[in-house]
This record gives sequence, C-alpha cells and structure tokens, in this order.
Amino acid sequence: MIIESVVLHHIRMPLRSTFEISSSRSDDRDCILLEVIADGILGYGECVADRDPGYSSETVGTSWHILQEFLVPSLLGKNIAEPGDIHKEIRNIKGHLMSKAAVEMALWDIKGKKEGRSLRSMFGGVHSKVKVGVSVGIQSSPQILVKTVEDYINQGYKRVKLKIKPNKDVKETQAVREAFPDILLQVDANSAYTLETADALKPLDDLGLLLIEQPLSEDDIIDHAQLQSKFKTAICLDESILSTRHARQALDLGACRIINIKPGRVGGMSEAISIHDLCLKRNIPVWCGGMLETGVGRAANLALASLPGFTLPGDISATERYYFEDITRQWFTLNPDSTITVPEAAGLGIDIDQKNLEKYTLTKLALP
Ligand code: OSB
Ligand code: MG
Repeated sequence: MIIESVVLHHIRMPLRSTFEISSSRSDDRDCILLEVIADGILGYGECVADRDPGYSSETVGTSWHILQEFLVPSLLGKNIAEPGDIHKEIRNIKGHLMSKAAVEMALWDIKGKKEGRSLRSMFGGVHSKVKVGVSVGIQSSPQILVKTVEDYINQGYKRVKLKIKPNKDVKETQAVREAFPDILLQVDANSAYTLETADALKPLDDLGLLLIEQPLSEDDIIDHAQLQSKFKTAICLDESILSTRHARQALDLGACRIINIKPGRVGGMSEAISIHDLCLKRNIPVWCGGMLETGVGRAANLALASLPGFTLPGDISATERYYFEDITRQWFTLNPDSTITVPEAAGLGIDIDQKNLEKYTLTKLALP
C-alpha cells in the first residue's frame, strides 16, 4: 500500500476521575489521533504518549515533533507491503516507539479494511472476548481506596490493580486485601523504588498478589533480577521492556516472571506480537497493558489480547471507567464475566464520531 497523506489531531478528553500514578496525576487525557490514507483507504492510529513525561520520555509534544518532522516525511509516498514493514523504512529514527506504533496501527486498520478482515483475524487471535481488570489510581487514604475498589468490584471487575508509591503501598494494599480476600489483586509502582527502598515492599509478598509491576527504574533489568530473587511474588515488567530483545534478556536474567505488553511502548503491534510469541514459547504469562486509550487504541488492544498467550486479565476496562464520551461510536462495556468483546468488523472495527473528534481536538495538522 502507498501511504498518501496523514492528519494529526491533538486530543484532550476529560477523565471521569483523577488518575494518579507514582510519577504523575491527571484529570484529563491527551493523545494524538492519526488519520492515515493509503491506497485511498482511511485508517486510524492512536499515539499513546501522554502530555507529561511521567511514564515515558515520549510526550504528545515529542511525538508531534517526530511525526511531523521525521516519521511522516520518511513514509509519505512509500509502498509498504505489511504494516510491520514500516520499521525498515524508519530504522534510522531512533526511539520514539509510541509515535511509530501509532503509524503502524493505522496501517493495520487500512490493511484490514482492504482485505475485509478484523485485527483479531489478522493477528491470529483465538478469543472473541478477553478477560479484563481495572487499574486503580493512588487515592488519598486506604479507606477511600477500599471504597473505590468496592465500586469497581460491584461493576463486575474480577481483577484489580492498585497503583502504589513509597509510603502509599503496604497499608493500602493490605486494606484492600483484607476487605476482598479472594479478588485477583496486583500492584504497579511505575518505577518508584530502588533496590534499597524496595525492601519496604516485603510485606506485599504475603498478600497473595498476582504480580508486582515495575517496582524499579524504567531502564533497569539487572536490579529487577536481584529483587525477583528475594520475592516469592512474580515481578512483572512494563516500562523496562521496549523490544523482544529486552524481553528475552529480562527472562534470561530472571528479572521478571510475567510481562505486561503495551503495543505503544514497544513500537507497534508487530513487536508486541513478537514478544507474545517469545513468551508463549517460554511459558511466560503475558497481559495487555493500557494507557487510558480512546476507543481507537482500546479496539487495537482487545485484538492483541485475543492471542493465546494473554492468559492474565488486561488493563482494558470499559469505556465508562475512563470517559463521559468517546471519539468512537463504539462504547466498550464490561460483560458479566469480567470480559470485553473483541471487535469483529474489518480493520480496528471502530467508527469515529466526527462530532466528538472535533469537540476534543485542540490542534490539527495535515501532512503533506
Ligand atoms: O503503568 O500501566 C501503567 C496508565 C498510564 C500510564 C501507565 C500505566 C497506566 C495504567 C492504566 O495503568 C491502565 C488502563 O489504561 O486502564
Ligand atoms: Mg504499568
């Protein structure tokens, strides 16, 4: 397919509730929506970089710059056989994986629309519904946290992830575990600890958690291996895994026993599927992480999570957990068994609500 044109939209949508992680706090969510036209077909991609560099060094600002100045100019007019082939064309652009992933996502949407196939079918997904959980931001007290978790459990979520940071960790997680002894529970530190300060997390090892996500630095693998050797609970890496090579090295070193796969973080669906394949071969459970996506990225994540190795519930919650309105006409809902149904229509399987897209777009840029 020949890439003809790209339009960038900087989007900002208010969140239903403040989302706080160890490094940042937000009341709304920014992203870049890409409209790509190839062979006359329009496809959408979502760049999951946030407004601030709290989770990743990529931001909406850096992504806009890299897309406008480097990625899109390198790809316009190019004939790309498969979505994953863009990486050969742009291999001299280092990093900026979320920006690259957004372009790849749009090409998957276009390929699917052209061939009349869903993302799930093209990826080889085996589930029509995927198990999901909810990621709960840091709250002001253990009592409020327990109440927040209770609300989500009442909505039907059967797996809960708690965001933690130093001094907002053990007490909070113990309170939730006491209130809900049987719930599937896990925590995510977003790299807030060091090998030394992570000693404070030792009491978590007795709470029957599914996993402890990214306790140490976002660029570390070695210290995580040391930490894993001191914990019974599985360590799961998120930020530290940017490629299949990282995943292989982390597993070889014993730095984790579970991997959170986010297509944006690793540069796109092709790399995400490759990490899945490696983990499946090695019997390492994986799950699909989330970045508070709009319906566009959510549809893509659901398709990814339908692959057979995604045996743990993903951070893919119902639309209403995040937003009052969405830029897609599709409104993803939670099934009673704590699953969400994977879209089956061609491509991403979503339609854009043009009115909402306009309403939530701050800036727009057409290239060329
Ligand atoms: O670490 O998984 C994370 C959101 C923003 C940045 C980092 C993370 C998250 C989440 C949200 O946990 C998960 C979701 O989209 O529901
Ligand atoms: Mg995480």
